[in-house]
Amino acid sequence: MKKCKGCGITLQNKEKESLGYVVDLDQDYCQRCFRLSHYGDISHFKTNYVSNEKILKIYNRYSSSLFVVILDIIDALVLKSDDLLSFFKDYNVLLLINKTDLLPDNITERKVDQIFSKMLFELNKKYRNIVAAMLTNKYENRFNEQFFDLLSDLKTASVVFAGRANAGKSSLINKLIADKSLTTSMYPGTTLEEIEIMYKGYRFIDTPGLVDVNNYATYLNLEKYKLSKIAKTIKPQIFQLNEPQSYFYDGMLRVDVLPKDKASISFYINNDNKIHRTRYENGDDYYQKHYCEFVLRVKPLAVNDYGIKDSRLFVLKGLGMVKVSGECLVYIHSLANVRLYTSEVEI
Ligand SMILES: Nc1nc2c(ncn2[C@@H]2O[C@H](COP(=O)(O)OP(=O)(O)OP(=O)(O)O)[C@@H](O)[C@H]2O)c(=O)[nH]1
Ligand SMILES: [Mg+2]
Repeated sequence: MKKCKGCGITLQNKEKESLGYVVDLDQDYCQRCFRLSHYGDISHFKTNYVSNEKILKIYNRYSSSLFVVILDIIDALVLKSDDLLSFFKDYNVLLLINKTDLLPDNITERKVDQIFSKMLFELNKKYRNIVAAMLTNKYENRFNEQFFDLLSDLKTASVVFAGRANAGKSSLINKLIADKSLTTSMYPGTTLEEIEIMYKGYRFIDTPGLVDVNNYATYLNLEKYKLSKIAKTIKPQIFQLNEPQSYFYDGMLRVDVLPKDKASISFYINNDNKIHRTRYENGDDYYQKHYCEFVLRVKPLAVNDYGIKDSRLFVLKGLGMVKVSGECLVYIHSLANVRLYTSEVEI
């Protein structure tokens, strides 16, 4: 059976509305991949997450390979509190932190290195199977060279590219093989089956992405997803305050800050969105007026409160980060289904 070169699905020419459809079975790419690659268009297809169960079976078939676990930079900041690495405990893992270009310019390469060296040191105590770690992008020019050197040191010829949906697995393979044969897109769930590619004596295996129940992207509708997706270097929106204020991010997040004296709050989100600010006493009115916007999947936003002495970084996977500094009380109203992480990392 012939498979699509872009997403791995079995090609078929019978059902137009189903996955894998091609007019002519001689074609190499299914219609979904064609539309995604040429028009960035996903409107004809609902998001097709592949179940984690199916993905774990794929991993199992390649158990003697090296597993390159690719992490979105924002997910990486809370990796210690996440369960991602438990999926890979039986395999040799090369941790690859991707999309470092999204971090604001004031966070230097050195700082990023420091953050992850410290984190890796602690992860190594728990997971003995992490054989190496790398950062992408910031070292763009020499990345491929370093990567192949590492494979040669590790004496491995079979490499699985794994991780959460949308982390950049297929893009990374395309970069390594200097080709665009795999379909990539801004939508999670692009790769549908495993795809093997032979390159310079290596067998690279692309895989579908694991669904993350703690990521906003898993719950947002297409419109909100497009609004929230961070694709470029973040320019934080920073507010100083000396009286209670409420901040709203388009129905997806509300933060109330009640400072003791002075405080500041920074939002690290998609730059195309502007945070709406109002006095704290008007916050509930604003919330009620825009209530239907705030209700995602029926549940209203859930509230967590924190007393902050100096500074705290909150991470909302798939949405961004919020940093609060100064002695204050903070109420964070975020999507009830999604875990609100606090990170020890200082940025
Ligand atoms: N800013 C930035 N974006 C990236 C980087 N790598 C990938 N992307 C973007 O991330 C999105 C997802 O990329 P894919 O390669 O399709 O991700 P994937 O992990 O294969 O996704 P699935 O197949 O859905 O699991 C695309 O919009 C890419 O352009 C990166 O290093 N920096
Ligand atoms: Mg992919």
